[in-house]
Amino acid sequence: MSYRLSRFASLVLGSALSVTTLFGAGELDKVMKERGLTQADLLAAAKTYTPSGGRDKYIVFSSGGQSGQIMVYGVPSMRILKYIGVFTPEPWQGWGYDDDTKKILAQGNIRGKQITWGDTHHPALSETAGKYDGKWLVINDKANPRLAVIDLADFVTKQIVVNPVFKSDHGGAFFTPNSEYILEACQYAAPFDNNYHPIEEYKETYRGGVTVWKFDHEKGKIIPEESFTIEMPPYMQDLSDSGKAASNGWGFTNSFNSEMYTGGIEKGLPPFEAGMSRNDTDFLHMYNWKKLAELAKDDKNVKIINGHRVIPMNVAIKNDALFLIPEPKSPHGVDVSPDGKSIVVCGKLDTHATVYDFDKLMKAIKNKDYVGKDPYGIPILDLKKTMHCQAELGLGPLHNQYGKNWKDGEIYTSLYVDSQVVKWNYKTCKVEDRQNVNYNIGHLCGMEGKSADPQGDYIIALNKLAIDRFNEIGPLHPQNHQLIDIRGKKMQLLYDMPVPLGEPHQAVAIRASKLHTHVRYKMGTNAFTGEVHEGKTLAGQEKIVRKGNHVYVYGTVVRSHINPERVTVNKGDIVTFYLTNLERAQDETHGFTVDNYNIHTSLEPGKTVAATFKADMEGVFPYYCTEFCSALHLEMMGYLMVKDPNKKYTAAKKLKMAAMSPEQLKKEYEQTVAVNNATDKVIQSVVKFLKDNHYEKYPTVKALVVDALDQYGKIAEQKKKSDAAVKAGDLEKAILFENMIWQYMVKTADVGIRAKDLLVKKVAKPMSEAAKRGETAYLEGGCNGCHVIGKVSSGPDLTGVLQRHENGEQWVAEWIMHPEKMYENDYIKSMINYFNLKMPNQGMTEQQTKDIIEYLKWIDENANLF
Ligand code: RUQ
Ligand code: CUA
Repeated sequence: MSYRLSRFASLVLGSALSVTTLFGAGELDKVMKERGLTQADLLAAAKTYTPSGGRDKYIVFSSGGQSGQIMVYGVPSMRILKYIGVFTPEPWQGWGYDDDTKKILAQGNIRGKQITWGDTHHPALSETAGKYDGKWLVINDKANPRLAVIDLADFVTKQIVVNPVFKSDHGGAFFTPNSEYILEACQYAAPFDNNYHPIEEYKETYRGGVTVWKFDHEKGKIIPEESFTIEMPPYMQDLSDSGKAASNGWGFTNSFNSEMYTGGIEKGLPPFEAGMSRNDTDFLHMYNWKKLAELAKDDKNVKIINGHRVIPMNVAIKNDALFLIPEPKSPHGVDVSPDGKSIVVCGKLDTHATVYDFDKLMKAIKNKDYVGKDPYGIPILDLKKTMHCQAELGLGPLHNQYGKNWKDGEIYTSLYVDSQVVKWNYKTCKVEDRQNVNYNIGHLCGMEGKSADPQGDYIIALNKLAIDRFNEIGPLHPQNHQLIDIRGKKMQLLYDMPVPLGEPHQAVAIRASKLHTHVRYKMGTNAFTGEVHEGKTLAGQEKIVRKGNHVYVYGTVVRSHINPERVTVNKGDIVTFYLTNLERAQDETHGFTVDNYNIHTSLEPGKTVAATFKADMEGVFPYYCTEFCSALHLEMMGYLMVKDPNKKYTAAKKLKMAAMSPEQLKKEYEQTVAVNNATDKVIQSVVKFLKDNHYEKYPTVKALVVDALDQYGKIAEQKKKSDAAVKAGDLEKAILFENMIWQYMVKTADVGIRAKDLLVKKVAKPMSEAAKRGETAYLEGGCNGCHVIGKVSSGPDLTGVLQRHENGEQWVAEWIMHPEKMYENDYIKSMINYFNLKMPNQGMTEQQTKDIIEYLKWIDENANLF
């Protein structure tokens, strides 16, 4: 073994375990050379690589930026698992292409205007006692101030609310510690009402603020009627955070235009960027949302604007519920520590992060120790007296995340200009480590790093630029999420993940073990209300109903047909397809579209959907299932026929086709029945195997068997129909039903055999590592093309092959590596004659051959199972 290999072995395994037991000798070295990999690369690979079928420890919800969606991926593998349709159409999920999803999207219309894009920024997970509870996810749209609620039981958006007074929003969403409220701060100050106000009246009529949305934690619904907005000066409110534990009840929102500059570059005035960064300090807003929520209930404390309760600044001031604290130049992130005692603010035009001490803030408030008031009369607290310490971090500090040892002060901050993640201590304000990232990091995402229970382990750098990190794909580059290991003393960069979706501002990570999602819906569910869908249709209830010019199709989908298969309507009719997916099997999703009509819908098991459109084009339109759901997926189709009632159609002359003779029909019928009987025998043998080996003890196998028997159970009814047709002398029809029986048998066998394979793996003696590698070599070498274990097929059965020859192992090894040398051997000759095939040389290495023999031994040990 080479030095590099052994170094790797001790690095990765931390033990004396020989690498040759893991890899074919030299293989790893070769790959390293070919790909130019270092040991550090291998270590990083070992820390992130997730073998097929593996799971991640954390699930990350990342904003999808301008896509208006949410991206879900796993850590440490960085594998993307889903894009959730939120503010914008997402065709795969039918998001925006069927009735129910259109209704949710329409909740996001602003003053009646449909908005089809969104700029998602800050996802937030619902909390119980400040800890993530895995129930709900909320995200904001900065461009069109809206919030959306996503249900983590099925990862589907269930509600969108529009902010009634803001014209943009940024600092949201942030849950209060028990998810009573969600804080949403505006960004660009604008008049709260919907009228025109000249920019010269900026200070008088433009406003900023924070909306405090009431949240029903149980139902996952924002309740607009019980929500209110705290009016704030027209400083550009920015990121926010909710206090927790010690500071529960308070909210924190910073801002970056205390200058109240209003631009005017076109008039020769300095641009916004100059005027807005003039002051040395801006303001952190601190407000008592708990107190204000009580005040907001009383009409005399609020102004109603656009039907929404707004608490004027003077009311908040009078009630000691709104304060300002100076913070260094154009701050960005504000992050409350897990115990709520420290508030860390980053000044993005400053090199410092400032740590405020909540106790000191409260003391200053109690003693009315103010340094003055702003033009609106809001008391200003003293920066020096309320600050704990300031840390000199570097250029462009933006956001913070807490580490596992947060109690000792562990915190991580992103440096935009320096392109770094800094590890420092917010108790001592000392810097401990730096990690370069590529490039210009915005947010950073710790594992539950802003909850009351940070897990440490990793930090993800959400970089704004990728520049030279990936293959060239044109001037628009993907974003770059970089995974950093923070478990050691030094941070280690592990992985680059390109994000080709939009600019993901913020991401939040949760332990995967905290999520509990549905496998299927209760039959006939409207996924967006959770209630029974008005279009729910069960097998046998399919029907087409006309009410005036509205045609309702109550249909079902199940492998592999859509019922009904023909729908005829008049041009100009409104058509609603209600479809229910009758499947109960995991992952048996069907899709549905009618060609040319711009509708599409995703039907997960148990779901009912509705798709309505006006049949305004005459013609014949195939409709079909859009998910490759079974071997007969292509056959899962139907026709929508749109007739013009004002037209006369002349019938086409019928083609004469030769019909089958009664003898031919009888023969075909008998053949079909014989095939079915033979197939049934195979099924029965599989069923016997499953029962003999107690499949019911293994939940995953059991689920498959239930699904298989479900398919099998449908045969009796088809058989009845077939027999009735025979009785009525209609063999043509009987053959069709027999074919349907065969379809169900194939589906049964398909799942049944999968169950059997799985069960074999469960009850068999465990495979050694060598045997596992042998199986891989066997499959990749294509040996299974001719050999079927437990059966003679195009080649001999390999069960017992090691016993069939003297010195069996050596004989088989020779035979695998150099078959051509043995073609003249008498025994081999007879075999070649019998099978009419020669064993080819598959170029197996000595190691692979050894492994295959180990695999064959495992087969012999478990021969009873095949
Ligand atoms: S932001 S890069 Cu929209 Cu959260 Cu700071
Ligand atoms: Cu259902 Cu394809």
